[in-house]
Amino acid sequence: MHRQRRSAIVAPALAALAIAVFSNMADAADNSTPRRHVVEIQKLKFVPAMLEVSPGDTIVWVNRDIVPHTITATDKSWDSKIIKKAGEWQMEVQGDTPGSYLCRFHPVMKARFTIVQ
Ligand SMILES: [Cu+2]
Repeated sequence: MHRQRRSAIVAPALAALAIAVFSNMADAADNSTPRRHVVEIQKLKFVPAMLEVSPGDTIVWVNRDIVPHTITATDKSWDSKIIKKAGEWQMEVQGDTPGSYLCRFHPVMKARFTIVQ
C-alpha cells in the first residue's frame, strides 16, 4: 500500500523532470546559441549581399580582393576602417545594429544584414 502510493507520486515527478530537461536541451539548440556568419568580399562585391542574423551573432568579413575595402554602416554608426588584401574584420551584432553597409572606397559596393529576433 505504502509502496504503491509513493510510486504514484514519484513517477509523475520524474516525468515532469524529464520534460524540463528535454525542453532545456531544445532551447539550447535554438537561436539562443550565437552563430558565426562569413561574408566574402570578392570582385568588388559582398557575398552574400543579404544575410539574416540574430542578436549576439558575429559576422566576419574576409577581403578576397587585391585592393583594400572598408565595411562601413550607411549611417556611419560603425566602420571597419581599411581592410587590406586577405585581411578580415568581425563584428558582433546587437539587436539595434544598423544593417545597411557599403565600402567607402567603392560606394557601389552595398549590402545588408537583417536582424531576426
Ligand atoms: Cu571597396
